[in-house]
Amino acid sequence: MTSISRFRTVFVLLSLLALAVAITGCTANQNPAPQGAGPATPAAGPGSVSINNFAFSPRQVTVSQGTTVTWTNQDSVAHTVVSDAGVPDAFSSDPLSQGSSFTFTFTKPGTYTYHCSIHPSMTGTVTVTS
Ligand SMILES: [Cu+2]
Repeated sequence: MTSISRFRTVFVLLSLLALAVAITGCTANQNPAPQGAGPATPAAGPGSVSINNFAFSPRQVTVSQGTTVTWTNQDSVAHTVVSDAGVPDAFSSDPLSQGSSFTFTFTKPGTYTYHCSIHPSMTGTVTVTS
């Protein structure tokens, strides 16, 4: 074997080795970590009220005029979101089953007391600032 052919043999072997490493590397990367963990949960904020354990939570929120407030029922029983008489702008939801939401956009400043029409002891307040 000449030194050139020996060099060529070593080169081919090294190339095959590099190829094997590349293939193994690709195989190892076939299951990349999933992007993000599960569905995004809406961030709790001033425009977000949960209905939990027969209570509005938080019971009082203060938002600026034009804010849309979302109530989400997390109880297994139905609840409603109904404004009390005399508020600046009335609202009334249908019965919300578990996981359902009701939204209302507050365009008029003032104090809005509300309740659940099914369980009148459930009450809450939205204060809307101008
Ligand atoms: Cu209720």
